[in-house]
Amino acid sequence: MVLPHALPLVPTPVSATPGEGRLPITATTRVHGTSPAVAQLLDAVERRTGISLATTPERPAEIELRVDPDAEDAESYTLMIGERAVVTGADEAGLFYGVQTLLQLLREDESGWGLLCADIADAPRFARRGVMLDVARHFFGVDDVKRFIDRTSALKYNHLHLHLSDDQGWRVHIDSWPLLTERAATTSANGDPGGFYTQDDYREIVAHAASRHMIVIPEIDLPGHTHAIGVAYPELVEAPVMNDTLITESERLGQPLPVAGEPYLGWGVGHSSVRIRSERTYEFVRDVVRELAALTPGPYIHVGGDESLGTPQADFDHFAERVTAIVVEEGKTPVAWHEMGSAAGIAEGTVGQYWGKTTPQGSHAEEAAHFAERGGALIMSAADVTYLDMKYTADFPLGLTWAAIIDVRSAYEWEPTAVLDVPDAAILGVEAPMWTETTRTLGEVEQLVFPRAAAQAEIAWSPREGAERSWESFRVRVGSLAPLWKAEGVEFHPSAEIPWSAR
Ligand code: TNX
Repeated sequence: MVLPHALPLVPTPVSATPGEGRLPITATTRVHGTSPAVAQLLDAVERRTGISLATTPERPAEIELRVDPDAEDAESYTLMIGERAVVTGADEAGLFYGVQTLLQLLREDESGWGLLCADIADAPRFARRGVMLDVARHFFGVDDVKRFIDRTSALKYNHLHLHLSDDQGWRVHIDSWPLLTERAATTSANGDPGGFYTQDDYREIVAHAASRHMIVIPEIDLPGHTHAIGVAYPELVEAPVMNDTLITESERLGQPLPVAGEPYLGWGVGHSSVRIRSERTYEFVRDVVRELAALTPGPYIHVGGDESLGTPQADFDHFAERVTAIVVEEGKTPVAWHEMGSAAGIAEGTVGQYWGKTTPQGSHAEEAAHFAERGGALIMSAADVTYLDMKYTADFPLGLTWAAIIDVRSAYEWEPTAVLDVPDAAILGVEAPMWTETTRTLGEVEQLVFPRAAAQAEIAWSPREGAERSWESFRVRVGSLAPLWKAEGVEFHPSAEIPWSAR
């Protein structure tokens, strides 16, 4: 049931009571507070309305932002809008999320700009709310990544997973192995231009993410998806192994097959592997993990593990055990795609990322469950609902279809604790991956990401039950984000499933 006065909020809060009327926002509205969220609010209001609000050291002010040191739940906040607006975060992250909610309540009508009156108390369901951007198939520079961070953190995402290496390119400079970026970063899929982050670039991304309360998780995909490593250091990888799908798909798409030592311009998978039985491989892995760990304030390093079709199972399991151990030795928690759960001895506490379907196939569920058995936990990225690179409709110009065609409704209607047979406590949360085989620009990325990332944000943040937790309510609320997204220049897909509002 859609409440008649449902507030235009995504993700929907734990509790939200609409009030009467609006708090006008004009050039005389003053903001009181000492947090970095004050400047973020001022900037966002100015971008949206052209109004530059003033700050004031005095109270009461029309808008007050504060952190309550006695509040307990991490990332939670309350927001009261009546004669004044008061946002109270349990911590700086909670305050930031309260400001994002306030910005969704900032609307224009005949009388001008104002905040819809409301009384809100809110906290996340899952501590882990992630998006992934594949910067390997196509490279996206620092400014693009910052924009991606701004737009996803506004939906209360708090983890950004960067897929930094794949067959098509290596995207972050590693001092101890300099040829990776010198030789294996210049191209992308389809022969498009490549690029890479210097370590200073990477630090800039991490700092920007932190200012939006997002943790960056770097991924180096191993032992497969490693053709590019061999372009820089041929001694580290095996010769390409062809598989039938690779051959037929490459033919269908008119893409070249991989050739050892030359940049790979197609997007077929499963043909590359590092040398599992060579100690040089582990020297390489340790150096890369050490340098990434030094760039990473967050707890995680992702070591890949997906689609290593050319790696014999025993070798794959051996590698999985060694690589997860190296990450632990370098002081971080390993994360891996669920296939690594095939290895009995993955490091204790390794986090698995499940990318099978909502109805698990083959050994996927068993592999995923093994992370929980080893004291780790799971991130749910069920491919037939969370994959942002799948087409919305069969004729959508961008994206792939292998997992499913995912319209906004099917992206919304799933439950992350109902996929695997593991205790609910083993589910850390949700991550929505954006693979970039078919997208060359951030605008193209955004067409696939928005509005479906809003669906996954609600799955990850909002309580499972609640008056507004239905497709009928969600479609109206996500439609109400159109004016915000337009003002910010977000190139969202105006899906016909959604009643987009004009203001
Ligand atoms: C599968 S999901 C992959 C990626 C592709 C993606 C395209 C996963 C762990 N591996 O290599 O980019 O499909 O949808």
